[in-house]
Amino acid sequence: MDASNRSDRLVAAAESGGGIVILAGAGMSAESGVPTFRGADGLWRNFRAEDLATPGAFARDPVLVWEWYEWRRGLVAECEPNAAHSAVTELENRVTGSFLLVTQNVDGLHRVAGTRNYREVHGCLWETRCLGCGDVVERRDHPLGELPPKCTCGGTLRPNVVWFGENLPEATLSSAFAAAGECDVMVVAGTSGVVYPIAHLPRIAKDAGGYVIEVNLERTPISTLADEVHLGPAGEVLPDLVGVTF
Ligand code: BV8
Ligand code: ZN
Repeated sequence: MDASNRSDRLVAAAESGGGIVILAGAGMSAESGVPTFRGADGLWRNFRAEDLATPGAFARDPVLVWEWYEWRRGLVAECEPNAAHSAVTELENRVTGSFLLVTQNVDGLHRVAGTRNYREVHGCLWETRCLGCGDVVERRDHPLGELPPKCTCGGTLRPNVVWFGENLPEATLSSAFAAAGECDVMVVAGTSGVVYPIAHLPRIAKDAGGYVIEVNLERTPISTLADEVHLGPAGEVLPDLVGVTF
């Protein structure tokens, strides 16, 4: 426990009914073994995520894109939530006001860690969506067999994630923006802050008078507007920030 990482402001907000928003990125799951997008481990067969996570890539080669998602599903299936995920759930249990986790991660690890009020703004690796009937189904079985997988209606299934160049689900996006504009404290953990529109959230919170706390291994574009910047692994810093040990 590194007391210098404790945030009195966060603890005070949690205890006094202040609204708290957590904005999570791939760095939250790094210590669980899930590769980040832009880190050294973010490549697959020398492809960059931005090359594969697009509607165009899927239209051109649905099997290649599904092979990437199957690789990720197989990898994430072996990953457990880490202390960073547990700290988020523990904070949610302690807050006396509103709490919302906005996660860009599609690995589903916050669900496993027991966080209740969350928005998976970029979707979920464990869900498929039918291009024919639109059905969304959670599929934890892997591998899925024949690629691309088919729906019972005969339609082709895609991963139920938001690709680059695709709009985020309107209701999810507006609830995340609203929460950012009303919160007392926003904790931004493990994100490079480069993917929009979600990267707007810390600025929205700040402009609305919110207090922004960043947790990352390194400084990011968010660091300049943050009221507190805690450099270190989320699995160590977040428990300290909240004042819990796991
Ligand atoms: C949209 C789901 C309107 C898929 C993801 C040009 C053409 C088209 C679009 C654009 C364009 N220019 C800009 C855009 C908009 C684009 C965008 O922002 N692009 C960026 C790359 C410039 N955004 C979109 O397209 C969005 N939609 O804008 O719609 C529109 C419509 C048409 C045309 C234009 C606009 C949709 C974005 C959603 C994309 N989908 N994921 C999948 O996962 O397969 S995004 C993907 O990146 C993940 O969700 C990921 O979470 C997210 C953000 O990345 P990070 O989480 O920040 O991860 P990263 O690896 O970058 O960083 C990790 C951080 O953790 C680092 O800072 C590192 O230091 C830190 N870290 C590492 N280890 C630790 C740690 N910190 C703490 N502890 C540790 N242990
Ligand atoms: Zn269907």
